[in-house]
Amino acid sequence: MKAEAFTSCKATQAMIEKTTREGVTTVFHRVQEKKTCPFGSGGTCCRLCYMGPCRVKDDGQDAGVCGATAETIAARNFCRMIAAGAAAHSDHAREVALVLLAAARGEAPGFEIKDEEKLWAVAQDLGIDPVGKNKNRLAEEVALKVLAEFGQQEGEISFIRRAPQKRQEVWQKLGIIPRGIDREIVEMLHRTHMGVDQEYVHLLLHGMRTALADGWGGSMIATELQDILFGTPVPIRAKVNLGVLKPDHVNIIVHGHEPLLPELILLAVKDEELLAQARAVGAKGINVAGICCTANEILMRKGVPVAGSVLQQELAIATGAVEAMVVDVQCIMQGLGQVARCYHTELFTTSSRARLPGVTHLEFDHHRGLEVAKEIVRRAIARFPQRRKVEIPAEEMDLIAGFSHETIKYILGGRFRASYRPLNDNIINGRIRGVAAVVGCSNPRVRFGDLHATLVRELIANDVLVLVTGCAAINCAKEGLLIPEAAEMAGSGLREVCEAVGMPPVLHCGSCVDNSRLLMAATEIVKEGGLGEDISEVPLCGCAPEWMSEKAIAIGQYFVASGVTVGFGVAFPTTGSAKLSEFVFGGMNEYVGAHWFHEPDPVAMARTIIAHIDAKRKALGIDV
Ligand code: SF4
Ligand code: MSK
Repeated sequence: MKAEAFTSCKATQAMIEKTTREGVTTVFHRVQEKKTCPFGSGGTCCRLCYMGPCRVKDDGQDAGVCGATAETIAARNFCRMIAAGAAAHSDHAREVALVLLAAARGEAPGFEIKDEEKLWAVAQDLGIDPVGKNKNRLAEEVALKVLAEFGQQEGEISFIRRAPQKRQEVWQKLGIIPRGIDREIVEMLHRTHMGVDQEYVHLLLHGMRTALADGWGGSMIATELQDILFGTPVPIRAKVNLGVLKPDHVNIIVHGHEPLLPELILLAVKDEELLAQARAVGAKGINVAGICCTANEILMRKGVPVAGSVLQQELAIATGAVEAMVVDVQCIMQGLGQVARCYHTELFTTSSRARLPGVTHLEFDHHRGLEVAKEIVRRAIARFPQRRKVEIPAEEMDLIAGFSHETIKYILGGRFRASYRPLNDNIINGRIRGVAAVVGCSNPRVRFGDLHATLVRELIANDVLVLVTGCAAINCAKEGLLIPEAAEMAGSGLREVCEAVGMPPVLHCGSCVDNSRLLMAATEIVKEGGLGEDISEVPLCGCAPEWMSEKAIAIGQYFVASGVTVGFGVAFPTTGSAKLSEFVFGGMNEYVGAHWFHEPDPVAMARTIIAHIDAKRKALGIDV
């Protein structure tokens, strides 16, 4: 298959061609060999016990050996995806909370409390009185409180109270307010064990509770504590795509999700002794670039360049210009190890939870994090003289990132009367038709990055303000959609607003855990007034056109449970069961005022989103 068949990204095409020439296998090669199974893809392959595995047809007759029907099997699989996604985000949050605790106690050199304003706000939302406490004592209390919420058995997780009152009442009525983060995830795994919960609506209701424990729990904790430790993002200009790698510098790529060690690597590369060592081997300096959500985290706060999104991880190494790649958790392909062995790159796993066969493991221990960071930089420098054939694509693009929900408030309302009112006014007067969140991964089974870009161009041309996170944000940035000049591609109303404020029509709101910022933005829109009393009434829609991970399903489900209708592209893991699909694509609406939809075509997805936004406008009486 020709490289152009996979994507229109020239940098990606060039590296697919290079790896093909050099006999190196990547995700783009492997996907051609692996055909999908319709039972697995549609959700009706069950391997929960060894009376099976059972592949079940949705014909009203077929069932697994235990009698489980297609809808039960698909619902259990779907709920397990939610549980795994929620676990990933929440375990990330736990790690950040432990580092915050150690930093507050002076036990984590290199880490400190950077955003005291956020610390106060978070403390108050957790029911902690900040008055009279110094920042370290307050941070210690905050860390202990959130750590307790993982194992809490009764009551409600604290951030749930941030949601609009009407939304909380919906959850109360359904009995789906999370009690504790770990509790809901464990119960989800229990309920989906062979022979436990076998009624699909009942399963999905707990699926929603588990997803809410992620969105308003784990993910929100990760975002808030990272802001406390590293600062709340504000708009910042940077560069994106493989062209950010420098031919005359030692290049270090940080990849994964947790910004903890990468923040220390950024400190280490400023060390004069290490810079001198780099010069001694013939490099002009040390360049750090990111991949995936680690990239988004350090981009948003430090303007660190982004080398690429998830499908470019192996290709970055194939440039022959990467001395070290440092990975932690989530979205790290095992294929990286094999690709690294074909070049001079040293690949480091750094989390106690994740190793790759044959790969150097240098564990990040926050008590001696800076030492670990320096060791990685030192070893990267030592690899520089081993470079062979270097080919760095020329493509790079400017972008602006850093749109936390607090920043959106300041930008639209001004520092001294920060408010979502101007956004609401512009939605009411129709300049902005509505808001769409375009999030999630990329998937080599569809044209990489092109679905994101096509969809987003269509949305902004129709005056829909777009908020992006995760790999979707990186892909849109590569297409020049995250600079103020992109307003030229917007409809006249949205363009007017963007030009007045000087902002792009597509706002980069962060990493995957930062989808929690979008929940807060939706909440602020409701609280500002004029657009209904609940998130489900706002002209707002979410989507993940190129999704692939279990985390994406967890995110999608917490948006739906919070009242935001969500569309997914590629394939959808309930389509093997008509009953379950009817429920997730429609019936869920009766419970939470929102539902899922599946649409693989990006233009058709844009039309569905716009129609959804228009219907919400009509219901509000603002269809002018
Ligand atoms: Fe088959 Fe039932 Fe076992 Fe699933 S739980 S593998 S459907 S027998
Ligand atoms: S990194 S979860 S591929 S967005 Fe968050 Fe990208 Fe999806 Fe991983």
